[in-house]
Amino acid sequence: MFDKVLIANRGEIALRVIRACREMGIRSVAVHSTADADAMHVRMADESVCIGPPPGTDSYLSIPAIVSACEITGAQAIHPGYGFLSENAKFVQILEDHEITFIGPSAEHIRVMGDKITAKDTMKNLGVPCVPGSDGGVPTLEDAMAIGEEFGYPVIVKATAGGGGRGMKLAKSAAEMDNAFRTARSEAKSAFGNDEVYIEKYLGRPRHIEIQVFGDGKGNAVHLGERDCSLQRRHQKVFEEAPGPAIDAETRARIGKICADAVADINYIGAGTIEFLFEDGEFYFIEMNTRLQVEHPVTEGIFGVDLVREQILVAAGEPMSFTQDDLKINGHAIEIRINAEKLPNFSPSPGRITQYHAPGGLGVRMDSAIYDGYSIPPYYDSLIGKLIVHGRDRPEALARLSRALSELIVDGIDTTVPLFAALLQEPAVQTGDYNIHWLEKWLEANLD
Ligand code: MV4
Repeated sequence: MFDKVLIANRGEIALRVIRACREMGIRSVAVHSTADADAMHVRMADESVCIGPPPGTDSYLSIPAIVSACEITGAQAIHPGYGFLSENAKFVQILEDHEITFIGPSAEHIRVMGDKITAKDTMKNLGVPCVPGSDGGVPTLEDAMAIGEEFGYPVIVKATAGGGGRGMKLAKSAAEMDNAFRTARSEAKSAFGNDEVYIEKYLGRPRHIEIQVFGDGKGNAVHLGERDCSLQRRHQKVFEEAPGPAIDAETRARIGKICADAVADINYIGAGTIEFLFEDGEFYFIEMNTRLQVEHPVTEGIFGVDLVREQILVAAGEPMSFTQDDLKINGHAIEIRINAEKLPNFSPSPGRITQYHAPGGLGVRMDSAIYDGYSIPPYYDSLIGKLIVHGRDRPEALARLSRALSELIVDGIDTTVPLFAALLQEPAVQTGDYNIHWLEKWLEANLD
């Protein structure tokens, strides 16, 4: 096992990783920008290294600065958290060359899944159900029109180098294809430096269901069920839950086995998430994320496992601590994301937190790196905390979420907390009867 791990991240996820390290007897190294000298992850780690000025590109994204911090402190492994360098194949390749262990998948798996066409092709060949559409890239408008005729409108044009909703254009009919195709290509070119696009049949009212998988890199893998993350605004998740209200045990076992077998087949190592659209009882693969996700705590809540601990175990060459048969769902978990943003426009609201009180009690977990008097810097993303609740069933989890929200105090800045009190009053949220468009429609009708 490692005796020292460097965490190449900040905020709540850096704390999350430090906690797992401490429980495993591993010393932790925090890295930070000059804007984060007073950050909680720096205080909680066993040691820390300043790696550069405030902008992420000069600090948390600086590969030379992070590799140097690793060499100076003697850390044997790096946990990337999510975002920043977590899905950067070049970074992982450099670590492999420096004999530093990356706590995550191989550079090759990151590369394959980072390109959405090779990801889809790989998954299709592994027996994972995919959205019908072009097999691979669509080079010309003529090809695009032919795909539109073959699969029927509406179709969606997506950037191969995109993902997470960036670089997508809808064509509702043949008349819209010319514009959708050209716009998608030129946006992809300027955003990613790669104008390759592919085309899929457009699904009108799906849920976003993602399957948590975990591999040991030696051909063994398990699934940890699904999360329903359909409540999103501009491709940012707002509310996530497990198990999914629309998924029954047989459906879970069926898609879960397909996903676990797929990642076992490729000797995948560590945590991964296979994202699907789910409509009329069918799953359609869209993307795979080769990292620990923001919403991993809802899965931890219902399975009672520590996913970061497992990531560290397999990265050190040890076996996972559970098998598929050990994994039994207990109850229901919900996470809400708390952002330093001002409603109704979700505009960033950095500044000083004059008072913070975290909710507690049975079934309540608050993952946050804020504290009384902390100043949220304006340079990074606006997530300041995640409130995760667990109950024996969904109604109990919802009641606990309302109760926990009533205890939470974050003063001095604007946050998205008021949104959740209102959302919890909604029958669709109470019953779980929502899809990927529900939240945006609700916001349009209820805010501003
Ligand atoms: C789609 C789709 C409908 N049909 N693909 C958006 C994020 C990216 N990961 C995939 N996305 C979508 N792909 C087909 N063939 C609708 C979306 C989509 C969406 C997906 C998940 C969660 C929220 C969403 C909001 C708008 C569009």
